Amino acid sequence: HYEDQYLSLMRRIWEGGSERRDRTGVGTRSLFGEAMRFDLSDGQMPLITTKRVYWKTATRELLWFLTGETNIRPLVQQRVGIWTDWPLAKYRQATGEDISAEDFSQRIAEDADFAAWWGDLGPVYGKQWVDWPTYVPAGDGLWRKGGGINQVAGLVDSIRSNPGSRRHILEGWNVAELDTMALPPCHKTYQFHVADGKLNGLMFQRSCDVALGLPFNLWSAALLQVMLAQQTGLEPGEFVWMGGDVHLYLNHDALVTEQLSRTPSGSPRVELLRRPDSIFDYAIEDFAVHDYAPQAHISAPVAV
Ligand code: DHF
Ligand code: TMP
Repeated sequence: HYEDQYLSLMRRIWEGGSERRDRTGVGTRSLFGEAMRFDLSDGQMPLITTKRVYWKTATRELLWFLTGETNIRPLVQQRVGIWTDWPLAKYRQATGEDISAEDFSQRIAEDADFAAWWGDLGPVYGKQWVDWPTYVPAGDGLWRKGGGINQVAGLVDSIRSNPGSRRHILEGWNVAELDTMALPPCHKTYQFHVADGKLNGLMFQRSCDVALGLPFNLWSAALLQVMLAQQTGLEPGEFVWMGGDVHLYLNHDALVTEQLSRTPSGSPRVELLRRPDSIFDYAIEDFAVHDYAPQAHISAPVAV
């Protein structure tokens, strides 16, 4: 089963990973340099079955990236809370106010000015993907802002017009702007490859929370590949995932024990219900998942 790769990675980290202190103070066990491969033909997806994964939440996040948005407000308004903890921590630290996550989310959703001030994550994925900033010389050694670069639009063009290229890259790691991002990108580099009428994809993740982040990241990267294939008239081929620091947080022990006791089952498939005019025109209603009968969700705390 395709998911055996995920469970075996989880087991190898838990049993043999190096224990390391990390930025969050929680502590992890970690392996460095890992890979997994998944066949995406016929709608197959690397969707984890040994716990319920909220693939619609992950899809809403991906669609939010494609709008270029970096404020959590549109996510919060769709009841997607996966990015709320970081602005919330910043707000609490700046104001000393002991606001609950619920009250904070409500203010973000209802108060546009509050959201503009407190809800922005800085120039994260969305900004770099569709509006990578450029600068042009303005004389006297000064620079002014040039037009942004839409990497995603460029990617669709390059796959269509120059399929043999080895430069089909989508990059989130804008070195000049890392220090103004809430988190530097984790899934930082994507590469695509056309062969035999198929679109293959590779995603490199520099830092990977195997219990919480990875199930979302696998789904989203594979879905982006499926969408790009649809837009460029190709069949989805293979999806390759590569990880740098691949870790389990020490406080995820109950999740790990429970999940490793379970056996994967079934092969969920994704269906695109429509072919939108461009990669930027997909909506949540355009995706259906068939044959997904996951085992119970397992919750675990996220390290902020
Ligand atoms: N920090 C850490 N430490 N791990 C992450 O995975 C992570 N991911 C980020 C931002 N920072 C991060 C963005 N993606 C969840 C899933 C993905 C995600 C952030 C959070 C999460 O908490 N998932 C839970 C709840 C899902 C939900 O509320 O809908 C899960 O059980 O999957
Ligand atoms: P770091 O920036 O110190 O590496 O912390 C980022 C943490 O978030 C790390 O545990 C990896 C995790 N993460 C994912 O696994 N996937 C994601 O998509 C994001 C945004 C973060």
